[in-house]
Amino acid sequence: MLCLCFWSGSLSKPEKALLSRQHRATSDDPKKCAYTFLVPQQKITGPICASATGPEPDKDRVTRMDIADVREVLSKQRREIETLQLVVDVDGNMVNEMKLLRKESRNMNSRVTQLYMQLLHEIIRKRDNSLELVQLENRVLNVTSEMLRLASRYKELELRFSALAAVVNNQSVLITALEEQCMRGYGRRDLPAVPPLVQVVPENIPVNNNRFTNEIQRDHNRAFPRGSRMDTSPTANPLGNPPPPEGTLTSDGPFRDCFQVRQAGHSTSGMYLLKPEGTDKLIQAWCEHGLDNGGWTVFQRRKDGSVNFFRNWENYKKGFGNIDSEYWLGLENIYNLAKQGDYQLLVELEDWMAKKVYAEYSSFHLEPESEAYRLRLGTYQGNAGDSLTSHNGKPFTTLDRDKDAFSGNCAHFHKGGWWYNACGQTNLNGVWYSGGVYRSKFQDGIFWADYGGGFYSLKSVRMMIRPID
Ligand SMILES: [Ca+2]
Repeated sequence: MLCLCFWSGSLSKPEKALLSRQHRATSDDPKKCAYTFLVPQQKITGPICASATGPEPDKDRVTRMDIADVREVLSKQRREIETLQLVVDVDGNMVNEMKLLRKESRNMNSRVTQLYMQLLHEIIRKRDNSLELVQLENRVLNVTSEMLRLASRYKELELRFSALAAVVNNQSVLITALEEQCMRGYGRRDLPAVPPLVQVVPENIPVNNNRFTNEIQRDHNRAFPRGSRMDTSPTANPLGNPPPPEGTLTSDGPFRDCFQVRQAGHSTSGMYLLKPEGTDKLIQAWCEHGLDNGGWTVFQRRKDGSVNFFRNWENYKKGFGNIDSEYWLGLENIYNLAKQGDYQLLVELEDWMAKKVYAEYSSFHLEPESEAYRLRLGTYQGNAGDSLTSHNGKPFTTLDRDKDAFSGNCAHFHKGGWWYNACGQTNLNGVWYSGGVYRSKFQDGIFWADYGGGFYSLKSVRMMIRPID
């Protein structure tokens, strides 16, 4: 016999239920076995099956093995459930992630769309800008070509103007000749003859923007200007104007001429007091020290038409005008100055393009009044052309004293006083016309035939003398 004891404390619930039947008999003594199994002594060849009811095993009874199996299956299923739970959790996370990604993707898409729109906008803007640039470039090109066209047109017009100016000059000469012919044709020989006009028409007549304005100086058409100043010598400041900045009358002197002024150390051009040898009269004159080492005594000056040069004999003898602008020093003064020694003459001419040219004569003096201040000149040199030699040896003529070789009075036609021949290649005491080429029946402008022709009035003129070196 084999006795097996179990303590109910160590048993599980079903085991307790199985063993509860024998429990009552043995519950008196807690120290003894709770259950006593009586197992027949036999040879054990297989598994031992415990039964509370008897030796016959009940097929429907739940064995411990089954329970273990069930437990195992349960735990397995639990693990599977846990695994599945995990998978489900992971899937849920993934779904969330997917949702987030989708949202992000949507955001990205909208951002990309926005950027694309911006890019498109930029491209369009740049295209517009480049178009604008191209348009501007085209406009610049157009303007440049227009400018070039206008420049060439201007040159062309200038050339045409030069040609027309020459034609005007020649036409005037021709008209005068025809008029003379007409007069002769009608047998009206009693009418006063007109002096021949200067035929010289240089190839390049200087031109200026203010052409043909013919702005004649005031009072020039009056033969004998009135006024108390008419019989006075040229003055420094007759109109009460402030004295010129560089023209200063020094306390030194008087000097015999401007050359002596220069030798005395004065190098500023301006007004100086002179007293030619053998005379008692003091005279004011402009000394030019800025030209060819200086020492030049200026006796005639034209520059702005401010002084009327259409005057009588007495005026031309004594002088008139303003020393600091336009003036005539006076034939008597010029005579007295030039008889002091051997003098040379310099004629300075300026056209309306501000170009200056010169005519220099190796000697210069006048004969006395009894000889009508006859002009005596040496040989010419310079770049203005020689338009004065034809006046050499001629007496001076004014409107009231005709000494010229012409049948009429040259002063009447040329509106000045000069050593006229019949009548002249130059008329530096004529009418001051603004702009150069002028229109007039007679050649009465300030012309120098070899420089500009008879119908080109010069802008400024100076005549000056200096002892020969
Ligand atoms: Ca005459």
